[in-house]
Formats: sequence, C-alpha cells, structure tokens
Amino acid sequence: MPGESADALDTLYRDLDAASLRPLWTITEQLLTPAPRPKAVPWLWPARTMRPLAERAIGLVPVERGGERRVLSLANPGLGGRPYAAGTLWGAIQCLGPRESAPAHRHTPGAVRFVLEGQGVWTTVDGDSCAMRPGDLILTPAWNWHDHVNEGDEPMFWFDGLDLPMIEALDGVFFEPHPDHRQPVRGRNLSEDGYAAAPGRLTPGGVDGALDPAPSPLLVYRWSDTDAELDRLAARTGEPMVTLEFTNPRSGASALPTLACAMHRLAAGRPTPPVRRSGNTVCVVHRGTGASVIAGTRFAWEPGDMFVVPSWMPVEHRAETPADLFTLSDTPVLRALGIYREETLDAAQPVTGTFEPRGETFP
Ligand code: GTQ
Ligand code: FE2
Repeated sequence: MPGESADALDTLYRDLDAASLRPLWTITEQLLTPAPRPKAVPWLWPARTMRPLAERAIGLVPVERGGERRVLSLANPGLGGRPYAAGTLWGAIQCLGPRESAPAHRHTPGAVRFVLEGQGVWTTVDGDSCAMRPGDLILTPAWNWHDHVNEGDEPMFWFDGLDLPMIEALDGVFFEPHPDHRQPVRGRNLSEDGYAAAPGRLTPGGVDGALDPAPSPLLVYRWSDTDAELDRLAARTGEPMVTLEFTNPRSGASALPTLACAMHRLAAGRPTPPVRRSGNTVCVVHRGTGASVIAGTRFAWEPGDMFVVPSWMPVEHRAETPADLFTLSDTPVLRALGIYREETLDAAQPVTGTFEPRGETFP
C-alpha cells in the first residue's frame, strides 16, 4: 500500500538520522553546485570607518599576552558572525601606538602585512627585524616567530592577511607564545639585503606555473621597487590595468604556499574587462579613488578601504584617479590542487545596485 510505503520511508529517514547517516540524494544539489556558491558576500570596509575605531582601540585596549594583537578583523556579513573576510581568508586592520610592542609568537597559519600608514614599526621574523613603511609588503610565513615593535612616536596601521580559515578547515592550527615578549634580533632587513636585488621577486601578470611548498626567503617587498616596476610595466603596455605579483625569488612561486599577493595599477577613466576567478580575493586600496562592480553591485572606494571579491563573482574596476590596488588571494591552493579557473567575460556587467557602507564615517 502507498500509505504504508510512505510511512516506511519516513521511518527510514528517522532511523538514518538517529544513526548519523545522511542520504546524499536529498542534499546533492546543495553540495555539488554547478559553480562555486560562496557564503561570503561582496563587501567593503571604508577606511573612514575603520581608522577612527582603530584609533579608539589604541586609547582603550593594551596589547598583551593572551590577546596578542590589537587587530580588527573583517567579518563578512555572509559568514554568520565568523571573523573572516571570506571563507578562506582572514583580513584585518592592525595598529600599534607609539613605543608599543606586540609579543612574539608563532603559528601554522601564514600571514602577510601590507602597510597603510605611519612609520617606525619593525616586524621581526625569525630574528630578522624588518622595517615597515607605507606600501611595503612584509611576510611572516607559517611557524616563523614574529613580533611587532613600534620604535616611533606615531601610531601605525597596516592590513593583515592570513590563511587562518584554510588552516582551520584542515584542523591544522598550532600556536605557541615565545618565552620572551620579544625574540632575539639577529640583524635588520637581512632577507632584504640578501634577496632584494634578486630577479624574479616581482612577476608581471602573476604566477601561473611555479608552485612551491616553501615560503619566499625574501620577507619584504618595498613600495619604491613595486612602484618603479609598475611604472615600467604601464609604460610598455597600453592596458587599463597592469599587475605585478610578489613572488619567491628562489622558485618564482607565490609569496606564501597558500597566499598570492599582487599590486595592480589602474589608469584613470579606463574600465578593466570583467573577470571571474575561482577562489576568494581581498583588495586593499593603496592609492587613488574609483569603483569596482562585483556581481552587479557598485562599490566606490578610496585609499585604505578594503573589499572582498568572493569566488567566481565577476569583478571590474574603474579608477577615477590613477590608482593602485593590493590584492590577497588563495589562488596558489586552487592551483596546487589543479582546480583553478579564470574567465574574462564578454560584456560589462549591468549595475543593479550601489553598496552603502555600514557604520559611521567621518568625512
Ligand atoms: O600580527 O601576528 O591579524 O597572529 C591575526 C593573527 C595578526 C599577528 C592577525 C596574528 C597576527
Ligand atoms: Fe601572529
């Protein structure tokens, strides 16, 4: 009887649930989607909101053991309260007041710093004390001891990017505080002195071949070098955007095994073609004003703003004034697994909405 078999089926589902078994045929379409369906939404955090909040935190919250860092993480509203910019990426603003220092520690997630503002902070990475200045990129590869010391008289602000959500998903997070607040310093800018002149540390367009499980031995990429190389690149191509990826001078691979970092220079008034890529990207505006359209929504930006392009969502950029965008992405992981995809679309996206920043801004 049909009634009996419907009852029997209900009972089967109840019994499966009680046995901690899930019938795939009821969830196939949620799991095996035709294309990525990231939970993270396209989002932008304005500098004009973040900067005053970071400053208030400097006045109210000391940097101590346990808390370790004065960091405000980008919490994507699509991720249900998780403190991640996107499913695979941690993004944050970190700040240190004059004469403050953040204690030495190490962890299996790898990190990069892109400097926003200020001077006088040194990040020590396994004994190599690296100066930080606006526009510089500093790497702290997995399990390297690191601390940050502000020797100057002004506060400093920088962007942090980590692969923390990826390492968490792999249940591979280890953390260890250093026995001392500061680790011993072997010297200053040692990796820079050894490798900064090496060819292959800035790769036009970006890496598509080399993969390397070892991080770059070069830990700092100076803005002056990046800027000069972008000038040369822009002069010899007529494109609306030129790209330099920060690369491992030993192998030509991305800066960290899990994270790719790049700088993009946009010519004013010339839109880039819409592109979609598998994997997530966080963008930090270094210079200039403009707007990006992400999956139909227009995001206007200015220096210090941070925004997220979730996996497979089309993005196009248009600078109002000459602009430089720093990007952090998980591309090396997708490439290592042989599943990376990238596609340039034929036509500009129809703009269906405009992003309204949340939180108070201070013009
Ligand atoms: O500066 O060591 O944004 O350990 C998150 C975790 C920064 C850091 C973050 C960290 C750090
Ligand atoms: Fe850290």
